[in-house]
Amino acid sequence: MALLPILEFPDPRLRTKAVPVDPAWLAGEEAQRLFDDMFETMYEAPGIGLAASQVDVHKRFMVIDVSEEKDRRMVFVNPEIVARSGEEVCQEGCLSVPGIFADVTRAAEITVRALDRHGEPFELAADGLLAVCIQHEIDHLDGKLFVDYLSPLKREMVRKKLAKQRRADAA
Ligand code: GNR
Ligand code: NI
Repeated sequence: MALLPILEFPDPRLRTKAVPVDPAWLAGEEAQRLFDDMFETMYEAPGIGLAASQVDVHKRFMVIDVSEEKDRRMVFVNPEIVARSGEEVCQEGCLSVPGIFADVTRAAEITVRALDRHGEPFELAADGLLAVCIQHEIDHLDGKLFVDYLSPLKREMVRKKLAKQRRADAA
């Protein structure tokens, strides 16, 4: 297994719209290794979700584990939200926007349809943190980041803060 580098805002590659996965690809070693490496990278970060876009793979899938014990791995391939209701504000963070947290309003309850890591279709009703995380990861697959929900001024402040932090890290 391997830790993968995570792209960081404002890297333009994070704006790539990911393409649907060919289910036949899931039968191969490359896909299965990538899922394992993404879980390892996510757990190490640590984070509760990781979209392929964040590791510069522009295919429509993500890994999620919102459990306390870090023992409930979920893979969503070609995810589609087929129903949404309600509104909820959650303070979000992102491994691609390190150290920044901001409130985002999203649907409170969703139903998502996807394939699992072996290509089996499933449908899942989610609320709470899992619903937030699924919506956050699907945004990544569409080239969207949680800072896009902030005002342009706040987003510019985020960009400057990250640039300053990188200069301090390099010094
Ligand atoms: O680890 C993460 N935590 C988190 C907290 C609130 C809302 C969304 C998230 S997802 C984030 C990991 C990440 O960046 N996934 O893309
Ligand atoms: Ni993120």
